[in-house]
Amino acid sequence: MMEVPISTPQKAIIVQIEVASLQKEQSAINAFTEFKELSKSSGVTILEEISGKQDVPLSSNFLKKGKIEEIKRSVERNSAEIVIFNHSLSPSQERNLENALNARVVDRTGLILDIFASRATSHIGKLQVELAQLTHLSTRLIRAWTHLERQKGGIGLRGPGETQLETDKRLINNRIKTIKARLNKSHKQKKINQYSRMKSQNKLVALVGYTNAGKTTLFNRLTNNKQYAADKLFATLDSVTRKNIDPELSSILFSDTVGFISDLPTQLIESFKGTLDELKSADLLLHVVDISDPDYRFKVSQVDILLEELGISEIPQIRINNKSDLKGYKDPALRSNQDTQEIWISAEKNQGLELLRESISKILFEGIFKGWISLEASLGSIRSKLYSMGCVLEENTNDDGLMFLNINIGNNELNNLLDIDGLNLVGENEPLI
Ligand SMILES: Nc1nc2c(ncn2[C@@H]2O[C@H](COP(=O)(O)OP(=O)(O)OP(=O)(O)O)[C@@H](O)[C@H]2O)c(=O)[nH]1
Ligand SMILES: [Mg+2]
Repeated sequence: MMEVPISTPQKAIIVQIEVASLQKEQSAINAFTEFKELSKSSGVTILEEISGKQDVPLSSNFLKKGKIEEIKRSVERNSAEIVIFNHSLSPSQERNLENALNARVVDRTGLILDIFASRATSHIGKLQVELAQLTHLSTRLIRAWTHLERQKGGIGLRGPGETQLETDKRLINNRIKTIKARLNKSHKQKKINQYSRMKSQNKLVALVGYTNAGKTTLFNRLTNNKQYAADKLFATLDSVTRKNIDPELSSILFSDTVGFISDLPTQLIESFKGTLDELKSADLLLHVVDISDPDYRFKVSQVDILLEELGISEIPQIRINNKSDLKGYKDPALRSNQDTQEIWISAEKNQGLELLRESISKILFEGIFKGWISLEASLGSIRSKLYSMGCVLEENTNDDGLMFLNINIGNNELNNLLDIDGLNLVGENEPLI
């Protein structure tokens, strides 16, 4: 019932038409570059690129007759199996084009769904993609059905073809219900984990940004992880959360997640809502930008729109201008401005991260205190809590049972601690016992 994935190598022709009435702020050249990357990411072999201009899309075929002829000749010349369009096509436009071109037609939504399908590895990721694909498919089936119904004169004249469609529709809807139930269960489990995180007082810092900006590369630096980072679109699909490695930022969890793209299919946003909802509990967002990309301003605006849609634009944010090595900046820290929360780095070359860590701790903890405190013997539970937060570097006890802890902790947390009777600040230097 599912569509055949296009990820197996297939001979493809890609088509981008500049439609004046649909013009966006992204330039056509940049849009075409991204579209090519997307197509390549799906695994097809691109044999020819066709572009063109049109005032408005035509409702039946999207394209004008002459353009269709041109594409058709290219399909024949290249023995192409698939034609990919950088547009949203309605189900009937897709069908009409398939008939006219005698090749499989995939639109931008289908393309992105396909890439996601080939990348999903986790249980949740796979379910989310299948849900998006089925939703996409079900609207097409429903419309195909009404289309046929009209042709045949409506109810009462329904032939075997429609019955099959109805069966498909029912099966698809059943499957959608099952997937939604399973996703709900998985996300509930994650919520429980989030609750235990809150109890353990870890802060959550989420990396967000356009696809290919370098989120995973930075995440790996911050957490000493080896998540898959690659020069292709949507290398990451599943969220991963890991603890930081830097002792100066002791109680932080970093979370890497799926990247954004302009015109992200609504089915995908819906299906990934559960994953993206996790972002809502973040204490801080790191908005990672590929500053070497000529189109970065447009991409930043697209991410901002999505953050707004997801209801997380109010969470404190640091704007991270990544890949500054490609701009030839040797010391990115010099360009950073902590007052405007704008930090320049090269995640790949590991430059500028010190300042980033400092900014993170400033925002989350109002700076970090490093030094000694004393605890009376009765405060064993506070001592355990500090250990569970990963704050304690060293410990001594004197003959009276007074405990001395060398800790690393946010100034705001320290202020809370100092309200406790029997807990006192010693200072930066090790106390003499
Ligand atoms: N030159 C340079 N390349 C970088 C830098 N950071 C990341 N890259 C490269 O950019 C590409 C994309 O990096 P990823 O970390 O996978 O990007 P991402 O934002 O996680 O991408 P998706 O998961 O696909 O959304 C990889 O080829 C990285 O090696 C950098 O600072 N400088
Ligand atoms: Mg990634």
